[in-house]
This record gives sequence, structure tokens and C-alpha cells, in this order.
Amino acid sequence: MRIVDAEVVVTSPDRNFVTLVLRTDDGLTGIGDGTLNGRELAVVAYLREHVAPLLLGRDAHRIEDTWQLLYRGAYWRRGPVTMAAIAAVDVALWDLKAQAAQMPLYQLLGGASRTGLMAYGHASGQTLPELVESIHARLEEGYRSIRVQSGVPGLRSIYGISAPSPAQPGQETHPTQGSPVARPAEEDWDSRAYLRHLPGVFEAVRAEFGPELPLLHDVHHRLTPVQAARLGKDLEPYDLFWLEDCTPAENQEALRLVRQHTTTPLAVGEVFNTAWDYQTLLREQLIDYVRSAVTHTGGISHLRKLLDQAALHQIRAGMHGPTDISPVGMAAQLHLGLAIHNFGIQEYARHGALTDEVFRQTSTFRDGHLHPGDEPGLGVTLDLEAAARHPYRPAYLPVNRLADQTVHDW
Ligand code: EZ4
Ligand code: CO
Repeated sequence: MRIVDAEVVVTSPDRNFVTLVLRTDDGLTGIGDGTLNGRELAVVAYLREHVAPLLLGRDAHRIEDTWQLLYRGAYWRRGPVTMAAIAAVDVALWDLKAQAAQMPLYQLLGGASRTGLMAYGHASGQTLPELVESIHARLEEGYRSIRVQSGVPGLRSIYGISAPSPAQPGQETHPTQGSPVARPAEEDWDSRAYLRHLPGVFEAVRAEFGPELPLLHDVHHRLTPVQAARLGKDLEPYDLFWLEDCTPAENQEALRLVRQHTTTPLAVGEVFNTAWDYQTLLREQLIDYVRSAVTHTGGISHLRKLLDQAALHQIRAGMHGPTDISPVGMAAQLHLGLAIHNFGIQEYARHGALTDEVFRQTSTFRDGHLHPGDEPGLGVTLDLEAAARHPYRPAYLPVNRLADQTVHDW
């Protein structure tokens, strides 16, 4: 099975996606996601200029060898652009191998360890009534676990809080989405105001929805270790499923202090790109969930190694699944999540109708659980004609500033 063509497709149905399409001499087509939100074209250039020429003529069955060639062969290791490009190749090769075997991909990863993947959706509100309405909307859509993000009095706009939308109340929108101006939006931050306000929000949500509903919260790297420790303690009465990215965790040792002070479970790592970023976190068991996505961590091959290592420390997978992971990347992690033993939960933000036209999918979402389907391969096909109708649109994530205009983590 020789690779005869490697095409990089950029499309922007509801937002930008980068897809690698590999074609083989026996007529199969495999696809992989290389979408890196806000830096998409850097991955496109990496793939087109430096990776595609190396793939032509190679045996598509040699997934591990190709991974090692791209990782070690570049000499320059790690980094989000490199690891997204390698992920696109890796997932396209797994798609091809599973199609050649005429099996759904999860079978090649060891077979199903469960019947479906518990998924959580995003609810948010600038005010408490908006938040409660947003949680009801997710429950009606079938979600059985909810990420709760709230506005903070005095702060104008905060990332992750969507403008009220009649179609999808509480779904996360991105401020620059669809905007012709390629400039990040600027948002506000005040950690003290946030720390005062958030526990009351969770108290009210628990009072409204009861003790059973799994609730999650994302801090977006905004706190210092001592602030994060306090927040974890203050939220203990509300029994969170996890507290995500409470500090900028590239300083792995910082999580020691948080861990010593709270039993609120911790999730980290959506911005990481290799297993090396987790060495201290895993060895010292400082977190409970690994947030890495297949698309941003070198594909199925590398993330599998990281998750197997995490399993030895009772740490589970909670793979990143916002809409900036394409349906191809999502399918890859559904197959992986179905197969591994240490699956925890899957983030799932629904794509828009245009995206579903460009990427035809076999996955299902029923009673709060995702399943990748049983078609051979990933179960996703890319409609090239539909993709071509939606050219790339520059879009950036927002930046965050304190009242005195200091740039802050978000
Ligand atoms: O901010 O995917 O947990 N989910 C998140 C996401 C990320 C975006 C960044 O591209 O934090 O919403
Ligand atoms: Co996050």
C-alpha cells in the first residue's frame, strides 16, 4: 500500500479546518486533522512544504516508522505546529490501515472497552438565569455532563461565555469567527472578583440541578498556584468532576501546591503537545485527567503512549473536544477513547450544519454518550467539492487583559 498523493485541504465551513488527505496505489483515501486554531496556515506550510514530499512512495502500513521519521528526522522536536502536522499524518495512516483491514479503527487499537463514551457539553451565562437556561438547553440536547462557565460582575466579556444565541444558548462562540478583521478580540480579567463570585455560582447550580449531574469548570490557566488551591477548596462542597487548567501548567511543579490543598480533581494539558510535558504531573500523580487531543499530540500513536503511561498512575483521558478539533480529529479520539481502559470523559461541542456537510460522519451521540460507528476506518469522509465552497478566513483567539491593560493568561 504505497502513498501516491498527499493533499492538504483548508476549508472554513463554520470555522477553519486543516485536513491531510493521503491516497494510495490500491485506491484508498485516508484523512487526518491538523487544525491548530489561530495558527492554521503554519501547519499547512509545514505539511505541504516539508512533510508531503517525504510521504510519496512510502508504505502506508508503516505507521510507527513514519511517526519516528517525522519526529526524529526533523531534528527540531515537539512544538504545536510540528505535532499537529505529525498528528495529521498519523491519523490518516491509521484510517488507511483500518480501511485496508475492513475494520473500524478502534478494533485495531484493541477493540471496544465500553459501549460508548460519556461526553460533556458547554453551558455558560453572563448571569445566573442565562446559565441555568443554558444548562437546561444542553440537557435537552442529550448531554448528561456539563461544563459550567459564568460571567463575573464587573467584567465586560470573558472567554468561554457566549453571547446569548437563540439557536444554541450557551454554546461557546469565538469572537473573531466570521469577522473580516484578523485581530484578536480583547477581554477582561480580575482573578479576585472571579474567586469571590464562582463558588456562589456552583452553589446555585447544585441547588437547581441536584447532586448527581457531573459538573466541570475550565479556569483557562488564569490563576497562581495559591489562588488555584483556594478555588479548589472553595468548590469542594459542589463535587466537581474536574477543575481544568487552574494554573499555566507548563510549570508542572506548581500543581504540587494545588494538590496539597484540595481534593477537587484536576485536569490539565489541552495546550501541551507531547508526553514529555506531563513527566512530573504523571510521576507525582498531580492531576487526574489528561486533556491532550489526538490532533495536538502527534496523533493516535503518541497520545496512546501518553495515556498508557497515565493509566499506570490512575490518571484518565479527558481529551480536548472543542469545535476547533475537526470531525476527523474527533473521530480519531472516539476510536482511541473506546479502546483504552483509562477513558474518563470526552469533551464534545457540536459542529455547525455546514461542517457536517463537508465532513460526513458515522459517529452517534445518544443519551449522553458518543460512539464512533462501525464503518471501516475512521468513519469520516471529506467532501472535496463542499470543502472548496468555504475558503480560509483569518480568525484569532481572543487575548485577555487586566484593568490596567496588562496582558494576562487565559
Ligand atoms: O479554549 O479550543 O476546554 N476547552 C477549551 C477550548 C479552547 C479552544 C482553544 O482553541 O479550553 O475552548
Ligand atoms: Co480548556
